[in-house]
Amino acid sequence: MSSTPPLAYVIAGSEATGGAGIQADLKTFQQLGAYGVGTLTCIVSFDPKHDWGHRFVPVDPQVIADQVEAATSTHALDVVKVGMLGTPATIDVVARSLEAQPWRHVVLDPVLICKGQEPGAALDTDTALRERVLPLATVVTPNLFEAKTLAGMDDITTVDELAEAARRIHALLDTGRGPRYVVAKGGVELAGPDAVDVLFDGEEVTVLAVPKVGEERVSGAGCTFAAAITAELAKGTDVRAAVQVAKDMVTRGIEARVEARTPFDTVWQGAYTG
Ligand code: PXL
Repeated sequence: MSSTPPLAYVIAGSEATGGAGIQADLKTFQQLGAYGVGTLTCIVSFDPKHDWGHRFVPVDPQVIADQVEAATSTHALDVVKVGMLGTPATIDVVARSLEAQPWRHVVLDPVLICKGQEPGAALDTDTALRERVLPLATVVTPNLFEAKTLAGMDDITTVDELAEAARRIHALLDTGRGPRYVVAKGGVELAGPDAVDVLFDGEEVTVLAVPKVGEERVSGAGCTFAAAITAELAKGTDVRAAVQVAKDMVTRGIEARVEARTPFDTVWQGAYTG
């Protein structure tokens, strides 16, 4: 007997320790009951001999295009998460691949800088992401740094400023094609007792707040958050409820975080059981 589970697709990088990247995305999909399909954009290997710096290798653009062709020819995919892309050439091929078919949802985790890259390359990447992929997104999930960069704000220190950043980023999305959503994540970096995220749907601001689980950053939180939204959207959940599931899953995954020798512990997706 065959079955038809919800299908969740991710285009993202490998982070070799298993904490972040496509490894975290696929674990998240599985935990939420979606069948994961993945396309690799780059390979990141932290360097334990050099302060866990990022060693970054992009996947050849043609190989990315081949992977997207294989995935989209095999399955009727209509919900995709886009994670780390890393170079303007990668962004170009991913944008062209996304434009080749309609999507019900494109969830963009706008990963801007990889520490292994030259600042100049990061600026190119920032511009390309903003121009080529952001207009295709239906949901975008910037962290505090990404929200500042995309919104062109010097600093974000309050929930009101986080909401203002979400509004400004919303104005960058292609609003001609239906409702678009921005989830700006305050995380541990926004001062205060709570981990606050702000959802803006073009009309209304919704604030999601839970008490912070410690003050340390945990690796994989952003990846897991956007992947959980993607899995829920694949299952037919609406955006608001999908964001709430993502928040709950990340909170639980941080409470049950996996101890690691890297500077950050990592999220344990398996701790979330709904
Ligand atoms: O957490 C951001 C991220 C996403 N994707 C890959 C990464 C990282 C951070 O290291 O390596 C592949």
